[in-house]
Amino acid sequence: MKLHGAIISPNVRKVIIACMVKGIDFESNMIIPGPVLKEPEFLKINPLGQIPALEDGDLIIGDSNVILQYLEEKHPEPPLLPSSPEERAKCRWLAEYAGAALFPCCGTMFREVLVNPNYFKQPTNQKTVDETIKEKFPPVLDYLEAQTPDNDFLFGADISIADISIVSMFITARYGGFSIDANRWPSLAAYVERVRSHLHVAKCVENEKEMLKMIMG
Ligand SMILES: N[C@@H](CCC(=O)N[C@@H](CS)C(=O)NCC(=O)O)C(=O)O
Repeated sequence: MKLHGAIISPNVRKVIIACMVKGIDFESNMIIPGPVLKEPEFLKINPLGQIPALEDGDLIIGDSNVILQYLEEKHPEPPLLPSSPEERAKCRWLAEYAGAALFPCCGTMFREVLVNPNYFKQPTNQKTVDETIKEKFPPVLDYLEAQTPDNDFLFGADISIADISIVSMFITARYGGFSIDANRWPSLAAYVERVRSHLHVAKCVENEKEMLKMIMG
């Protein structure tokens, strides 16, 4: 199985953590987002020109949530979805929400504060950063604050695709200097720290240090 994408990308990280939890071996094709994703060779793998993409034998698919679903069906143990249909639906919804609402905020912080000035040698757009922190993040964090439990993970003692999807976005935001204000969003801030300290999440973050250094230059 080959996973295309940079380890430090939030949507790629979701797949890596899921593979680690399930003990799935994979080969990594470390592609950094940029013009290379729009070249014909990569568009043959994912015509959307995005990472992650997964190749498993003749199967080639994109989209982190689709990939996670495939891994769950192909390698059901340990499960990354809860057991009841209602909870499974909610779990998929929260993973979708993380991609649709949280990813744009977290990705902006990462790109503007870390990647642009350090890697691409372009100035940070401070207006975009301020707007993201003051206007874009708060309603998303309010919603997540109301979803997060006081203990364990979203669906009990075991980590799920929703937990992985949410924490992966916040790991990326932290690289961009963003941390959750624990006075305003106490439950969410504590929950994210709990998920970050999960064995495989912590290991994944540890494995990113080299690449982070490379980006910092
Ligand atoms: N819905 C997709 C989003 C994938 C995505 O936006 N990936 C980013 C990197 S984290 C990317 O490839 N960006 C480059 C681009 O969109 O041109 C998923 O969950 O995999």
